[in-house]
Amino acid sequence: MNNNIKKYKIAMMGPENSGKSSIINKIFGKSISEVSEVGGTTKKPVKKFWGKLKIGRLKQNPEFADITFADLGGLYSGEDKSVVMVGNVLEKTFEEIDSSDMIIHVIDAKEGLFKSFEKLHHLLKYRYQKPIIVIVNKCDLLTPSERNSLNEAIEERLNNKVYFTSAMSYEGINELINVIITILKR
Ligand SMILES: Nc1nc2c(ncn2[C@@H]2O[C@H](COP(=O)(O)OP(=O)(O)OP(=O)(O)O)[C@@H](O)[C@H]2O)c(=O)[nH]1
Ligand SMILES: [Mg+2]
Repeated sequence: MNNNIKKYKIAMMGPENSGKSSIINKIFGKSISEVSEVGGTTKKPVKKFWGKLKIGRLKQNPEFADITFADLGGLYSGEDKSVVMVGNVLEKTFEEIDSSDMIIHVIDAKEGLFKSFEKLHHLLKYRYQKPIIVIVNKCDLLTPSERNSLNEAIEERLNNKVYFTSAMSYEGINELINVIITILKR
């Protein structure tokens, strides 16, 4: 019997069409959230239990975490910061971000980092003290030199490490899962 079970929620945050749902599907190894080439596919949050993880270090009194992922719709689209969500869906999406324990900030490799998300990233990290993992997805579409300059520019703007992923080639997916688990076990 174990009573030391924490609830832990990880939210996928990013612009429309950046591949949030595709990455979630790769993390789960099956289709749990709809993917399409048109922006605005995910509307209200899609939440799914991922598994239970032993997080405590003590053998006598182990701690466990029930981990749930929340796939969210795209908050903003384009560099003009236009909010693409309105009303109840926008409210629910912000509620999920606010109540999450960790955030995966997804950046579209072909679009780069929007100023709107840069501001939100700093707010969540410094004011709300959320652990945030930054991924640049669709890295299969980048040349090595594009990758280098994106890496440098985004790490500087966000003051955070950047991981490159591709839901197409699976590059970086295992590394992402390992980073998530390392943070959970801290
Ligand atoms: N080349 C490439 N295409 C990708 C990758 N990940 C996703 N896509 C494509 O990008 C499009 C959008 O993917 P989604 O996973 O639906 O994106 P999303 O961020 O969930 O989009 P919304 O729910 O609309 O906010 C689809 O056509 C995917 O096949 C990737 O790593 N590489
Ligand atoms: Mg989606």
